[in-house]
Amino acid sequence: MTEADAAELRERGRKLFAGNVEFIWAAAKIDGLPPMGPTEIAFAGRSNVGKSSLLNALTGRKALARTSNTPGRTQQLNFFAVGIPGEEILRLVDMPGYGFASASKEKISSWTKLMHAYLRGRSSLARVYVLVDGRHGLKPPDLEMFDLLDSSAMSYQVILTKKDECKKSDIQARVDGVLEGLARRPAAHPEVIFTSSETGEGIAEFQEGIARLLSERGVLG
Ligand SMILES: Nc1nc2c(ncn2[C@@H]2O[C@H](COP(=O)(O)OP(=O)(O)OP(=O)(O)O)[C@@H](O)[C@H]2O)c(=O)[nH]1
Ligand SMILES: [Mg+2]
Repeated sequence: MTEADAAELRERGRKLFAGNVEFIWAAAKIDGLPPMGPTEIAFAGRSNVGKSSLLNALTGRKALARTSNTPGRTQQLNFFAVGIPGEEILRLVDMPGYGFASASKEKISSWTKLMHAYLRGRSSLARVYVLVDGRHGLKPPDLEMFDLLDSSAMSYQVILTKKDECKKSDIQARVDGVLEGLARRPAAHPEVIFTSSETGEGIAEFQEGIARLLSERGVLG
């Protein structure tokens, strides 16, 4: 890809999220999912990794998705339309976190079932962004998620979060560690983006990546 192509994609990514974005649907159970429609991308990751915050940063909204210091904030699949609902070209799906030890067993089991059913059975889902805390790197529950996505042949990409809280000297090692963890994983997109929802670092790059994904699917130009 030439520099001009990359710049154009970045501009398209920016424009995509500069327009209307709104909450359209919450699903607590698998039979409560919205009818399939436009392309979807989903945000998965350990509890408290910053999924809801990243969704807000990506769309330039402060409180579109609810965030919290307390793990377990997001308890449903929350769907957001990018564009005018009914004519939207993309949906963002904020998921509950995994690896959250202090919730009740029943709750964890019902969220897990819901997420697995959604991730396995949704043909409009183009990619899952698996968020990983930039301060900590990959943890066992992340590898379980990769296994699930590989076995479902569901395209996924890792987004590192909280770059502002990561020591400068750790940044490269964190990226390398993730790339190593993704090697030989068939459904993984072999590129990592390091973001901060706090400072906005990496957000334009993430928007560009989404624009590229959509244009590859013939959705955006
Ligand atoms: N410093 C910093 N803090 C962040 C960043 N992203 C998220 N946080 C904080 O991390 C905490 C969790 O953020 P959320 O966005 O609610 O995390 P989540 O992954 O949606 O959490 P669950 O819904 O509980 O799974 C909040 O206190 C955020 O303010 C970031 O880039 N930098
Ligand atoms: Mg959340």
